[in-house]
Amino acid sequence: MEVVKDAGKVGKEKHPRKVDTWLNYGTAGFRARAELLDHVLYRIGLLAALRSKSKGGVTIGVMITASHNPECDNGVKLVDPAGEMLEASWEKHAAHLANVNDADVSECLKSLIAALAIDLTIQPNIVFARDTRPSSEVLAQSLRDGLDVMQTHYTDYGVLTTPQLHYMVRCHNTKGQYGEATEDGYYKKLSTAFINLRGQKSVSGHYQPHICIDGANGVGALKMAQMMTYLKETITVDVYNDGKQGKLNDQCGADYVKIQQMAPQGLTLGLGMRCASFDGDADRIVFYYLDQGEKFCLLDGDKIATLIAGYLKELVTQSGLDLDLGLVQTAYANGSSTRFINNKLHVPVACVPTGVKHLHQRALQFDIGVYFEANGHGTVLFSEKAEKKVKELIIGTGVPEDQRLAALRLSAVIDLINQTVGDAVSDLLLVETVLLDKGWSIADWNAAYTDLPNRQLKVKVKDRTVIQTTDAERRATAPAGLQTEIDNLVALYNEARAFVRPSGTEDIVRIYAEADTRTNADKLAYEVSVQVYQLAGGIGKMPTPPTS
Ligand code: G16
Repeated sequence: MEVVKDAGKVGKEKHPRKVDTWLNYGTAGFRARAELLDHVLYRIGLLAALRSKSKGGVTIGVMITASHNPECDNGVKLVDPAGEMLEASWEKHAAHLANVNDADVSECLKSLIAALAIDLTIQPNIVFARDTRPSSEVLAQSLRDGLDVMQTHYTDYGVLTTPQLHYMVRCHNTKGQYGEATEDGYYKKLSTAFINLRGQKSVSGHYQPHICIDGANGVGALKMAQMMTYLKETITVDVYNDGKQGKLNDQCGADYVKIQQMAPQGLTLGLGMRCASFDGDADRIVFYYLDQGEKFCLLDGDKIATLIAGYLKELVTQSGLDLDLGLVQTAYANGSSTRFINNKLHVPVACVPTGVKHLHQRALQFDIGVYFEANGHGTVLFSEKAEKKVKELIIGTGVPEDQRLAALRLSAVIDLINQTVGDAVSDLLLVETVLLDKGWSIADWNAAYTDLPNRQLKVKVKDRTVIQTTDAERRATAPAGLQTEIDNLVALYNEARAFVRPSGTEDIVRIYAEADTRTNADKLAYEVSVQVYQLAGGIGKMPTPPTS
């Protein structure tokens, strides 16, 4: 217990808690202005060590990033042994430890150790990385201090994308079976699968092997440039917003493009260009182009999910394997996408609350689970059973050639997709694969279905926890009367839907609305935001109607 005593002492002396604000372990860990996070990082170092010990010393990951948030914010999250998000039951331990007074840190650790019967003699193992935010290196030192106090064995990977760190965790815990736990290993695994999938296939139809990437002035731009050196002559990529000039996520990046429904600054979109935006830590991607009428067209997470699910369904059918394929979405999924999945793809679809952690858990219930949030965060999970059946088919005797070929392609997709979490680089390469196979331009891809016009707005309220929701966040249960007002407004429009929810990464309430026309979607979103402002304690300026 000596280390636990030291943990409290060092914390008080070197990383005291200087704020009264309660910080929650939200949608993807702690997120706040960087200057509020020093003590949190230190304490997360302590907690990560305990998490590893509680799991018998397996490797746990820590990622320092605030992903899509502005550059002045930062954040931290823990990554569990298979590279997935932290188990939900530990989120409250993290929140408790992050918020107790300095004098109570040792006590808090002791009760956790006792409650979970953690064996302190076990050597903890941690890997961590950070994004490119100016505050990230200083926060990494606070984390190291926490890890050192707990006598942790750790690997500091320096600057990585979030999905690369998730990948490293899984590699460490599978003794290299998932891949080599180095950046080189990551690039090799993905690029080898990508090159295999392209095989001898020549470029045909409307597909062009060239894409422009908006790197959100973040780590994704750096890592995409590195990946390019492994991709040989397969595709060419121009990277914009590579961080040399602009600020992280400032008027660029996947979140900006998705919410504003316009091209990012720093990338002049012209006819015939196929573009994609990463977010600040490269765990999301959205695509876009200008149609012949020069209208901006966005292909978000829903379009990516339907493209990939349709492709995998074809491969599974060709292989003759008996595997159930399912798709997971959230309330933000465009109504048209859900209809397309049900009526055209004939793939079962589930709806869960926002947050990759929820989508991931649900996707695990399928043999092949495709999950994407509309914001472009998603991946595909292959169950052990699916991977085994694919392997058996490849080496089986008397297997018809077309079935074996389909199994070989499935096997390469398994290697190409980062199964630990959404990964902009890996998702990009899978989309390129499908488009090449089909000979599709981005417009061909977009033609599958037409999104209902939609609008997202934000409202600032005194305390966003007054908003409570049910039915995968599609209905508000508090404050009283809000849902009735939303229902009344929705009833005034055609093909309309709207919901509100408190963000888990920013101090705001999010509003989503869709309807038959752009004007109606904008009006509905605005009218709902006024109700939120009035009934949920809005602060600052009253919401104003969207301008575009
Ligand atoms: C994180 C989560 C996503 C979530 C997003 C927004 O993304 O990983 O699952 O959709 O936050 O969450 P909220 O609406 O609760 O603010 P990222 O890219 O910021 O890590």
